[in-house]
Amino acid sequence: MQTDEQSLQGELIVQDRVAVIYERSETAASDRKIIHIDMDAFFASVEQRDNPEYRGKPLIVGGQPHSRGVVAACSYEARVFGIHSAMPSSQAYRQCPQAIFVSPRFDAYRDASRLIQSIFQRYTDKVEPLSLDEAYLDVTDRARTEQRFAGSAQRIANEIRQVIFDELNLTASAGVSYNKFLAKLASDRNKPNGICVIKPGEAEALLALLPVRKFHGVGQATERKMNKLGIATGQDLKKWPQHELVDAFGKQGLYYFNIVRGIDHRSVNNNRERKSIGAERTFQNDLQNTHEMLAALELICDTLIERMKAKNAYAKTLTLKLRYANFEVVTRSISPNGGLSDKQSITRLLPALLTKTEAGERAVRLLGLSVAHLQLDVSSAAARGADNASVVEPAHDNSDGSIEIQAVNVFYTSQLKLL
Ligand code: TTP
Ligand code: MG
Ligand code: MG
Repeated sequence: MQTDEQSLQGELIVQDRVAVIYERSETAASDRKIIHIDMDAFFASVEQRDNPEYRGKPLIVGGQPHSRGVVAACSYEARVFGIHSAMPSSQAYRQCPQAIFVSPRFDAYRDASRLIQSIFQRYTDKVEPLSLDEAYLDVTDRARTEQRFAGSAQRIANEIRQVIFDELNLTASAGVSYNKFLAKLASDRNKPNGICVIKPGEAEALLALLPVRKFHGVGQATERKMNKLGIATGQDLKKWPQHELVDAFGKQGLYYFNIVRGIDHRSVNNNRERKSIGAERTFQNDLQNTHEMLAALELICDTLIERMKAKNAYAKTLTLKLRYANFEVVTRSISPNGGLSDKQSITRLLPALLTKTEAGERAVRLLGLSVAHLQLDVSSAAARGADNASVVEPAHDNSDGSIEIQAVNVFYTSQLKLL
């Protein structure tokens, strides 16, 4: 799929569904080699694989046409009719009455996801899953040490795509670059079944032409706010001095300042060291207003406190997680002075955390709370011996102040309900 931005660039070579943006000049950006892999029309592709009669047809996985449900996934044949994830199924039906509507089979998607993740592990142990169908891989070492890859992350990415196809009969797209932000951006540019490489020296020109909504981490609300400030594209964003972006968007302003310059130092976090305690709930019916949400969070907080007590934990960082009706997941974190030890120290922070999201404006299907930067309660740790009193690793790599959509492992830990 060639976009306007790509053709404007005039330097893109598309060959056998492979596009490579050739570098003009190397800037000293980074030596890392990061791949982002994302499966094509994931749920729908699994259905087409397992049911040959669905192949080559507009297929919608999700709610039935006359229900209040939404489209979870749709085949590329359905996208021709303007159908996309999160669209009400009734609308999808109006746009394409001949489409086949099927209910999701989450077990099948989870099985496929596990197999994909195990393929990633053959190439590096630095794998960070973002959801069931995608992950970041840091292949810097592998590219360098294995002769057949000759230093090329693109070769590794193509081999992984081939292995996924051979072993799972599913296609994946890949983005290759020198940081996570650019790799994720790239993986979307030549879908389906494509690869895109963004090299240093190309990133900034590419980003300048993109609408800000395409930047991972700029959601609907931020897009609206940016548009009001006259920021529609990367080029507009780049004109803003760092301090003005921070004034307008808080810590996240620094993230925007960096990404539009192709700078993103976040590491690929394989979560091995992640230690946090959490509780979450998926609601039968989506919550519509913030009063309901705060009430639900109070109850979730009770469970969280019980779990903290069971572990004698004392925490520094509180994270609110919410999943909107369209399955998009966001997290917001806060590390208050004085730590988090009792219910009141947590509940007093909830209204502020919630206002940092689009909750209320958008319906919410899941809420969760977790605490991290844990320390064992010193008195009980002392009773067990000094070794146990060590500080446990942080739960999130928040080096960019991340307000970005963070869907790490959420599909693994919670029950998916579509309707
Ligand atoms: P995506 O990777 O966002 O989409 P996709 O794999 O269907 O299509 P693409 O080729 O554009 O990557 O999401 C992966 C799966 O997650 C998707 O198949 C179904 C599920 N999902 C939902 O259930 N609801 C949603 O709103 C979205 C975006 C995804
Ligand atoms: Mg996908
Ligand atoms: Mg995905």
